[in-house]
Amino acid sequence: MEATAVVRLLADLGVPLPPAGKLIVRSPIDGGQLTSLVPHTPAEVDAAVAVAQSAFLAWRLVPAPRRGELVRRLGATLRRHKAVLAELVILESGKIRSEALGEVQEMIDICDFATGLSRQLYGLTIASERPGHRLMETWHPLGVCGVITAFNFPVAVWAWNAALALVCGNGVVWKPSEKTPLTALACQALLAEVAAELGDVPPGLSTLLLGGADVGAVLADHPAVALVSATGSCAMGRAVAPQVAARFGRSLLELGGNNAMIVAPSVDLDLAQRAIVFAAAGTAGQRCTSLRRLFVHEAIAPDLLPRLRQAYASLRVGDPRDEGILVGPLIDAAAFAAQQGALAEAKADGGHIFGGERVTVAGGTGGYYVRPALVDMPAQTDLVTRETFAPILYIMTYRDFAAAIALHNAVPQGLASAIFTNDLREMEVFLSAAGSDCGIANVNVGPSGAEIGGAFGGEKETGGGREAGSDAWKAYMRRATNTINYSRDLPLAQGVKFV
Ligand code: UN1
Repeated sequence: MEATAVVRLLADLGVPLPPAGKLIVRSPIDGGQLTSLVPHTPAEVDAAVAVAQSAFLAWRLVPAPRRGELVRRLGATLRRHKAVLAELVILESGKIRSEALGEVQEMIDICDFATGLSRQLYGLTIASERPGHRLMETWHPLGVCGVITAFNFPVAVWAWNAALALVCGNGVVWKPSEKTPLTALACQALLAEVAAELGDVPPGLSTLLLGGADVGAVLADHPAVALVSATGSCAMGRAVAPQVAARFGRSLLELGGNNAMIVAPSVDLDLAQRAIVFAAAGTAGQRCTSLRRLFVHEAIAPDLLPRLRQAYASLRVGDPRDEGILVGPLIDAAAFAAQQGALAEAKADGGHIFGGERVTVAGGTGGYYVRPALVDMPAQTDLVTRETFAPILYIMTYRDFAAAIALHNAVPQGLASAIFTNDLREMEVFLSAAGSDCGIANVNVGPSGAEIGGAFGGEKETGGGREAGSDAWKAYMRRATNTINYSRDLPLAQGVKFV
């Protein structure tokens, strides 16, 4: 049934049905095959990069506001196709409809942002120490941007990168997750259509490479790929980053998170409960920003924890297409094995587990559905410091605020974080230099579900990259510092005298 749905959705989006091949595409909803595709070979990466490079040479000369017009039109076509594209996201990634629609909205938002940005790629004018001199900086297009994305946000993360890269004057070569190539084909087709409408977009400005880690590795290694923007696990980043660094390429890494929330005694319990359930169980715990660790003050734990169990017990797990379902499937068998393995380890560490069991879903045989788990942990054990991409929330209590912050930061990852408090001092400490060490630190807002306007990314093993809003565009451009002498003399900087 899903296979037929895919054919219809692709047709609605104007994507020609690609030939069958060795890359099997399954739906996590029931494990059934959606289609099969021909993967690219590592040898084909060269050709894709070469085409994008020659397109870049022309595109960099197109005025940035005109480049913005391409992205504006991409946003417009996404608005028109929002529901259909979201349907494809549901089939391929297993997220619920509201979240799939939200993901496409995130694409639209970044297109709007990038369109405005295309008139605001500002440099600075800097006071020169030399008379009759002007010092300034300018931002120029960078080159080919290789974009490697993950299954959990199969379309939005590409849009964050592509929208900025394109207005910044770059070519884009996209290697999506091998688990979600159909949504990638759809995005590529929508972009190709608006590019054709515009008339002056060089062919091959955006190309798609389907395949696994072998294809991604060749892309990361390619000397003509100026920027590698990679989203995925820390393990993937650990493979990609040294490759890019070895050839002095630029990388933008958005890797694992192990996101925590501190719940302080002055908390508004209703707000905290809702935020926790969405952040920890939403998207079946498969966001890089998902809430994985909860530090609850011991004075309110007796109030909060029963509420959470009650809320978890009523969460509806099932086919993400069904009305009222809040938790869809895990992506595949490997994700389920990792979830089960983590729960077994939690138990061995002395954790008390609520939920976590596999759920049978009508029509979902072959899918891996689990009840989101709450795990009371006696301590932040080694397991808790690792990211398991599943809906497992480790709960620990605290007495001393400073100790809670220390534990909060005592993990290798540094993506998203939150505090729920109405105490001004605690809030400010959490946001201060001595507080959360993450790229995202929120107050009375959960760690997931960031808006497009802010820079998105994190520190430590999360990789340090920033995507989307604020000045993240600077990663997609090269900066030139220019000194202009309009005097009739040649004073040297620092007062140096020479001939
Ligand atoms: C991701 O999981 O890779 O903040 C991205 C969020 C979303 C993006 C998540 N806007 O949760």
